[in-house]
Amino acid sequence: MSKDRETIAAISTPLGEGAIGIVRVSGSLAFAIANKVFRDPSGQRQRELKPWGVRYGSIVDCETGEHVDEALAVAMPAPHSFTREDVVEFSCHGGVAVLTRVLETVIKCGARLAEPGEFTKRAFLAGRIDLSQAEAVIDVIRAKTDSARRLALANLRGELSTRVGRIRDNVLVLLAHIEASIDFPDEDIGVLEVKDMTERAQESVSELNELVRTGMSSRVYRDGVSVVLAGRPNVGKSSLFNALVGKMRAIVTDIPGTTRDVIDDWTTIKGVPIRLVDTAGMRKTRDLIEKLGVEAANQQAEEADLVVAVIDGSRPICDEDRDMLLQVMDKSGVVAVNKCDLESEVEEGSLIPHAGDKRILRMSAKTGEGINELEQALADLAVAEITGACENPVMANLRQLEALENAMRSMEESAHALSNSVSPDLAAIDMYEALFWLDQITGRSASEDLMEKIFSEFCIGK
Ligand SMILES: Nc1nc2c(ncn2[C@@H]2O[C@H](COP(=O)(O)OP(=O)(O)OP(=O)(O)O)[C@@H](O)[C@H]2O)c(=O)[nH]1
Ligand SMILES: [Mg+2]
Repeated sequence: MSKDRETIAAISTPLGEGAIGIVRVSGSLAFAIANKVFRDPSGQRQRELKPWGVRYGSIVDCETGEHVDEALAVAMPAPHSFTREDVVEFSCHGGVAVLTRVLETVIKCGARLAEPGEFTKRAFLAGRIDLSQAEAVIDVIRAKTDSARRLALANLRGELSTRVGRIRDNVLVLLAHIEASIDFPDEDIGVLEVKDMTERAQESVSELNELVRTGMSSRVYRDGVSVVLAGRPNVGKSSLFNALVGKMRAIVTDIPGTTRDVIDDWTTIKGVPIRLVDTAGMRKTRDLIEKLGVEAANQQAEEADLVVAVIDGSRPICDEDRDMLLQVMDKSGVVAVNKCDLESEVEEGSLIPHAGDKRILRMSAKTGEGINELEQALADLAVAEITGACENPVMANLRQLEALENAMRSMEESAHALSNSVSPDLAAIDMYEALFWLDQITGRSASEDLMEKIFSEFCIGK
């Protein structure tokens, strides 16, 4: 039997302690397996699980007859299930040993262990969802912010596919006209003028461009806003990091160069979800490990959405401070003058030329003074980052963005070929190329390798 027709099973809830854990079985043997392992409360074999009904009973080991757990069973007959196959879900007690044993029992009766994402892959193969919708399943699960959840859900319902589909239809119409003009060059069959074809191709380029632009800014919704703490060693970055995440997450000592690695944590500042990143102090060093840490710090400072440029207010400004401020000059963020509980050695006036557009805030990680103002400033900047992202956002992951960009380039080439009156069949080649890339998004032209890669990103049981 082909792999895709075998009956699969997995624990579909996170492994750990919980009130309930679910074992899911999908495939043609699902009901027969349920019949073997599920007993009603009196210990009798159930004659047949009622479709869509919830039955209370117990799971028994089909070989030894041992009682494994109490469970509720739900039967979902094909094609009205997630995978469009027969599906049975057993809701058991949510413990590691219990769920593992229930899964083993189901496997003994003829199912095999599902691969990561295999249930979703089957929904895709059965035509229930396309590839971009399958990818949206992971995004819904991983959504950390409410806006990310909303956008991922829109894609699960086909938002990206619909927008891509509209562009695809336009390209197809254009191709039909081009092919007709090639096949019947002398006949008047209502083929579009080359000028109109060029215009239409350019319209597709603009639409693709818009999709790439909004897709790129949607990263903020999916990944949240990242804020990096940057500054020379010992200025109090890790102390501020701990104050902002509300726990002793990073090691703090008075030895410069304490933090060597990138440390990040999710936190909610004034209701805004933020990924906060602590980094190694930026300085020139011969120590190999510290050097790697500084390189990582530079990279984080470059990639983050916002930066907190930390200065030690109890020491005069030095070249390392100035270098760091210059490095983050174009980034949005604040300058945090820390250690304001100590005597100040930093004049605000001397900082202004190095701060760019950033507000200068005084604070103390030690006493907590000024931390509230720092939080408010970060929350305001983060909200501006999110709301300024785009008006009509659609979520796109890196793979989808790359395909959209390739499709856009191909359409540009074809518009160029048409406008320069190069032979229309060359323009057609570029359009077929654009179609190929658009179909990569929905999965019409996705290869087996690509699908393997996408579905392997999933957790087992989804
Ligand atoms: N007085 C005072 N001391 C502080 C304050 N913030 C941090 N410190 C002290 O400054 C020293 C360095 O703090 P860290 O938070 O480790 O500094 P860092 O910038 O992370 O240092 P590296 O990891 O080496 O780059 C520690 O001894 C802290 O206790 C503050 O607001 N006031
Ligand atoms: Mg540190």
